[in-house]
Amino acid sequence: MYSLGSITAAALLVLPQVLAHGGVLSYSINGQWHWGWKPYNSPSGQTSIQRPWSTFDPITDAGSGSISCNNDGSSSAAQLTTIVAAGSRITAYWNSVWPHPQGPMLTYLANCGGSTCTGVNSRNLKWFKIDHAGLLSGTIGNGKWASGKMIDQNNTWTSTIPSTVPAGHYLIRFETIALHSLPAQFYPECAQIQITGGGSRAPTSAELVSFPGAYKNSDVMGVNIYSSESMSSSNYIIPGPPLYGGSGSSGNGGSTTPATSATQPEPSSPPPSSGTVNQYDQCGGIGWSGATGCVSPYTCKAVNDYYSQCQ
Ligand SMILES: *[C@@H]1O[C@H](CO)[C@@H](O)[C@H](O)[C@H]1NC(C)=O
Ligand SMILES: [Cu+2]
Repeated sequence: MYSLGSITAAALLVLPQVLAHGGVLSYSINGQWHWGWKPYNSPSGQTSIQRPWSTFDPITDAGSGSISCNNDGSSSAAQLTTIVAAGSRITAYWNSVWPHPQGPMLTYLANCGGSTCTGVNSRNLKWFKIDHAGLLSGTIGNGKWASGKMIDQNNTWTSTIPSTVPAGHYLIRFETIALHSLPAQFYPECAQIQITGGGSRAPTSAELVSFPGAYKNSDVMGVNIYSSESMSSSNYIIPGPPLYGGSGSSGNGGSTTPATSATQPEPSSPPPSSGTVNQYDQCGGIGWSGATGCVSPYTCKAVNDYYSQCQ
């Protein structure tokens, strides 16, 4: 057993290296608090509704098997499930202060079939999107993003379980995608819920996707928010399938995404490689212990206290 003192000491040792990233650490459902999995604690004895994950590091490949429920996302030995009435709101809490204010927020459900999600492989499920928000105002390069709004609201995002979703056992997958660097960074975590009440509108085949499969590296990760096009364009296309049920249903009122008819900005050419930090890579910030010099002609600029980048 760990004593409280040793857990605190271990957390202090780990935190400085991981502050620039993170994930969903807890949930609030109908006023009830649910702790998530603690990736830096021993798995032994952990109980949570959240599927286990192992690192604060992001996923940077849309084709990774970890894109469904993080690494490794399989149910734990003492996996919990919580009961949620359809129509309820679920709030996910990211670590504070979430360091990446540029990118979309997305929430998915997947029906596990049968009488539990425990033991079900998330990569074999079909997912549908119940909530998303992307660029809220301004331009891709200088605008206000849903993830910035998430930070503003105490690092939380709230999504509503649609009242029309059929009752059953589901995984709920909260995700933020960070666009401050290329390739983009995916932060998905999953939790097990049993939806009660509900309706009879199953998702249509056009609304269902697989993870991996829902995102292509080319269209999700090619958004260069620092390009000259991005400084004037407001046309950001939120990745993934159309929302379940058609019209927007963001629990945060954040689905004010601009029209999506224009093409996305071209991906930038690959950064030059040499001994120091490449364009768009991290070069500083609180807790950063890596290299701080940028490849010519780029310079290290602070994005926020936790993240500086070669631009
Ligand atoms: C903000 O989030 C933290 C968890 O990160 C929570 O403990 C705290 O109660 C929240 N504050 C408010 C005002 O909701
Ligand atoms: Cu990060």
